[in-house]
Amino acid sequence: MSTVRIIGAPTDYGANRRGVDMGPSAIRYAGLADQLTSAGVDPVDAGDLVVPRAEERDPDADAPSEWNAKFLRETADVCRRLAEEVDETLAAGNVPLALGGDHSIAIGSLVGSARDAEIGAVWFDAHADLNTPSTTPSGNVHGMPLAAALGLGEFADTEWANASGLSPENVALVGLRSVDGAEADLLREGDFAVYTMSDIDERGITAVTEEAMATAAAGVDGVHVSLDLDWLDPNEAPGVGTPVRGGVTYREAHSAMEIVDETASLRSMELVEVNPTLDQHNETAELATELAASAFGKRVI
Ligand code: HAR
Ligand code: MN
Ligand code: MN
Ligand code: MN
Repeated sequence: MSTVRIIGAPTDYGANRRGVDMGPSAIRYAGLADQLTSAGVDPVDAGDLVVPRAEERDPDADAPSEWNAKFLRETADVCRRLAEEVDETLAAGNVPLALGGDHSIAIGSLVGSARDAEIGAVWFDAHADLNTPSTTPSGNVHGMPLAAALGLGEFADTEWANASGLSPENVALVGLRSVDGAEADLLREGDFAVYTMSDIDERGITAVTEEAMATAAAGVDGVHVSLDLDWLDPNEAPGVGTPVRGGVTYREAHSAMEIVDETASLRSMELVEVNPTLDQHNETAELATELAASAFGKRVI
């Protein structure tokens, strides 16, 4: 039985509104450990990283003056520590499951997962998260983690961000429907496998996810799955900071996570952007636990 090590990263430095810092608590309270047990894995909870409250920090401290990236120092600090936890978890032969927090924590997950390995990544998200400090419309780092981990733009020389074992040929983005101009240019020109909601409409979630996982897994040691809950339609997942209409359904999301399990290449995973202050009866957190269980092998019979 494989051991899944849960690592909470209760940040909201990277988001445009408060509340996602309560994600790890909400996801645990929704029954994550029981769900993982019913999936046939052994959950071990490493607790939460210590994260100072955003109000106590200066969002502009320490960032190079030409960088538009809020709370960069704080984000770097959390990501360094998360990378260490993820690396140690893998070194012990276990599977890391990080709980956000905003999506900026993915920089830490990816750097840690790629420290001693070549990895791929599948990004289940309404957004591409490929902005850099010079292209971001918001200065919010949760719109940048994939660019950061790939070492794009200003991140090329950023020691805590650039995940050397990850390259664009092994990155697939699934479910896109909100993409900024500079991100669209990158997606058109780059080596990524890109699946918008229209591709899912046309080809179906099964074919798209199978291809995304196969592309990410080709020639590498394993795949990091990044699940931003705003990937789902806001009707299914209202408790997220940046909802975008027209997302995947409850059943499509489960189907995709079942394919993640069937591919048998899952190396590390994260659940991000759950915002309990915007949720209804913790249903988005609950959905996150169910989807994690599907990704780790839970089936009806
Ligand atoms: N692309 C926009 C930006 O860079 C919005 C990012 C949205 N937030 C997320 N990321 N939840 O997936 O600000
Ligand atoms: Mn190591
Ligand atoms: Mn995201
Ligand atoms: Mn998103």
